[in-house]
Amino acid sequence: MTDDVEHVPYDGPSGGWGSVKSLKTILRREGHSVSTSLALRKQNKDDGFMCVSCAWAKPNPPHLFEFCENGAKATAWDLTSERLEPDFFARHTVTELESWSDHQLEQGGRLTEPMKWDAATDRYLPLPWDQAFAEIGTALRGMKPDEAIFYASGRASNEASYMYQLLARMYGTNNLPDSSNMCHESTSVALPKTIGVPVGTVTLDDFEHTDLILIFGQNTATNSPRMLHQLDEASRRGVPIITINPLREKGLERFTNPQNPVQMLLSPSTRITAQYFQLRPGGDLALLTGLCKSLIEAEDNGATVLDQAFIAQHTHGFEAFARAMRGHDWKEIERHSGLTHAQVEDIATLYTRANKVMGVYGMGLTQHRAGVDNVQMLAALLFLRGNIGKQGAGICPVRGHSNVQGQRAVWITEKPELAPLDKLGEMYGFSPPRTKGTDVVDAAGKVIKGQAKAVIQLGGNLVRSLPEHRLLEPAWRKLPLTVMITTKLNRSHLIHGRAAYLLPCLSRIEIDRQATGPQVVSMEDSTSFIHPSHGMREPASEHLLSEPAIIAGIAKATLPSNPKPDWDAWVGNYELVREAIAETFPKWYKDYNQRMRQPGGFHRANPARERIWETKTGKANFLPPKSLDANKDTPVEGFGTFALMTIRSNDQFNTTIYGYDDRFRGINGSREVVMMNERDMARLALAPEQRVSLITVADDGVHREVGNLQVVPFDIPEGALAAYYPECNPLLPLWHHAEESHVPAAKTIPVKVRRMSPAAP
Ligand SMILES: Nc1nc2c(c(=O)[nH]1)N[C@H]1C(S)=C(S)[C@@H](COP(=O)(O)OP(=O)(O)OC[C@H]3O[C@@H](n4cnc5c(=O)[nH]c(N)nc54)[C@H](O)[C@@H]3O)O[C@H]1N2
Ligand SMILES: Nc1nc2c(c(=O)[nH]1)N[C@H]1C(S)=C(S)[C@@H](COP(=O)(O)OP(=O)(O)OC[C@H]3O[C@@H](n4cnc5c(=O)[nH]c(N)nc54)[C@H](O)[C@@H]3O)O[C@H]1N2
Ligand SMILES: [Mo]
Repeated sequence: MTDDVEHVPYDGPSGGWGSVKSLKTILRREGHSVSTSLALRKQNKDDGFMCVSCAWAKPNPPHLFEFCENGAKATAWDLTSERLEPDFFARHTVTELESWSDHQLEQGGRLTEPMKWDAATDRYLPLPWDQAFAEIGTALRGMKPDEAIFYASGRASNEASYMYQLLARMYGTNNLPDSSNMCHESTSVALPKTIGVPVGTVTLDDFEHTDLILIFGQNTATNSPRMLHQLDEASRRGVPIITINPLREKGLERFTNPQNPVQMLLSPSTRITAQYFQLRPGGDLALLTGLCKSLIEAEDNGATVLDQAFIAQHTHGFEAFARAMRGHDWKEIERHSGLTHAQVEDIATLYTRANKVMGVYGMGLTQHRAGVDNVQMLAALLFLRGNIGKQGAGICPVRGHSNVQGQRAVWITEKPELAPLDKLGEMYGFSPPRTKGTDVVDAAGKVIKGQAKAVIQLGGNLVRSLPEHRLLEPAWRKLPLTVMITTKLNRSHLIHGRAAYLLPCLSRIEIDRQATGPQVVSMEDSTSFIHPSHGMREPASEHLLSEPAIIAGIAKATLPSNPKPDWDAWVGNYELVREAIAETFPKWYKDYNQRMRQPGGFHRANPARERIWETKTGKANFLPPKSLDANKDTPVEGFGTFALMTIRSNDQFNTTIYGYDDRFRGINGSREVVMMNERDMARLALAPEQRVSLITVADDGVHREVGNLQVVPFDIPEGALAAYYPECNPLLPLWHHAEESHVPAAKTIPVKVRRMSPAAP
């Protein structure tokens, strides 16, 4: 794909007519009309299905249409009338399909039958389910358990996820990496140390009481658009919304509710962001330090800005933290944040004027070398004024995949200390593995080094979503076994292991009929509410199995016979899986089946909300950063090195590319672009649309380059660049990850820019 880009800066609101138009295009293309509209009415409703797009909270009662442009696109994408049937694979070799774009592959439609790659013809050929399970079981039994990797992509239900982690552990491994390892793992590492829970403390109700919302590195209008409802309502109440983001995200500036015809016809759109601070990529650590310093020094000078009662009663480590903050000088803070002292003071003033403040954040904080420190510092800023465990205040990590939080909660984790292993062992009569498993970075390393023999994916597209493509792809092809539980075709299926299986599953929008009738599954949103999800549509093919049925099929063919668990009974009735989850951990899941049916679902206990701190000190902990430089060992200053942020467009869901228009950024027709400040363009004598190559600056002997990117002038700080994920993942070294959480540092890749000759294709 080397189509020319068209850049017309967007000046409309987010939502509004543009969103309706974009959605219509997708619905038309996917061949839907009435039936999808009917399905959309049931999206995120108690008697309907939970959206397959993001994990944002579902209000109770829901809005009349509780979906957004991107949620509707995701629904249409799943319910497409297109099919990739065996005759499609008979017409195309796998090598030929490798030349197709990510968009073309998924656009082909839903997979309909289990398939296995045939080496002689280089084609995927259909095979019966039982044969697929038997062969996979035989292969897995021939390996050491730690040679297999069981990845999960954050979309599967709690029921499927619980079964999946049990399969891996009964097989003998904690190799259970999941998408949060590339996403909010920095949150899951930082928050237990600071507040004693791995999840956020905010619920929707808090938006109605808050005085100030700070948004760090989260592109709401594109990635969790339903949150615009809460921001819109808060904004109308006069609540300032402060955005901290290197890129000027137009989608965060104004919002017109596309579901409110009166607003669309008559009223001007609501202004969402009161103030926008364009810091350097990774500058948050220095900014947060500056804010804490400003408050602490104001208090030192006699002002009363700190919540001394909260600090004394609820926190630990304040004195050492305050000393560390006083010790940083403003020059250093300005240099690392890219903001002036005066700008930092402006934010500090807004912060101290408000009594109930929410800190909302996304990948802009987590995907850095110092991703864990970033989250710890946001928590510290909130502690200074008692903004946790108070109505209208709290910390709000905005999760990505629709059930990524639930999946981790039901123990898809490589960290044995986070799973109730004794209880699982006792319930199912086995001795669970105790050694740490691989996270995604470790798993990729194992594949690259030839130490992994099998990758099983419950959703996802690791060949595209992981860093280090150039080393990963050839190594992936040498894997003895790849097993892909999936709805659609993607690159991780074409770059495949020596024995490769595609196991197509139902989408959760589809009716899942089992022995006891249609089944309901459940998921947890970003605010820890657990909701039921009912399938609404006939399955895309009669041959599809549900995710629980596929997991049970693999388990029965792989594990030694054991009357417990009764996999068949579970597949026949998912209520029994929920009973097993409740028995495993009653503190969170007691009366699961009853409680998930109450309107609005149920809230999983969150002691930090009640100011009960389940940390080692029994208090909320102040933890200062080790350095103000979020990427201290990969300097991006000087010598023509830029800090590249890899981000999402408005027309994709992770590696699923719906189309080539990034409406709010006004970039249309191509994803092969790099956004750049005009002064940097002048310095490098680059005209708009000039094609350039980006080359990673790393002293490790590996050449990493992505070429053919068209330069787009953009409102972005000098020295910073932005380009799309996953196209730019070949630039990301595997070792360039958050120190403690191993989240790939996708938001600051040090790169050089090289002009390509005009003749380049
Ligand atoms: N439509 C749609 N929805 C999605 C997804 C999707 O791909 N498409 N993906 C889902 C998933 S899995 C996830 S994790 C979420 C991701 O949602 P987000 O967290 O919004 O993720 P990104 O788009 O990667 O980046 C977010 C923002 O961080 C900013 N940023 C980059 N570097 C920095 C920095 O150093 N500091 C600050 N303050 N900001 C920075 C970028 O400019 C960008 O606006 O969305 C989920 N929802
Ligand atoms: N450079 C860079 N890299 C990144 C990021 C970044 O911002 N920059 N973001 C990271 C983040 S936050 C994340 S979460 C990861 C995501 O990484 P992954 O989890 O690997 O990727 P996805 O694109 O979410 O997975 C898409 C595939 O899931 C399958 N699928 C869709 N629906 C279903 C279903 O219902 N069931 C099953 N079984 N399969 C289904 C389809 O085959 C689809 O192609 O990427 C990470 N990588
Ligand atoms: Mo994510």
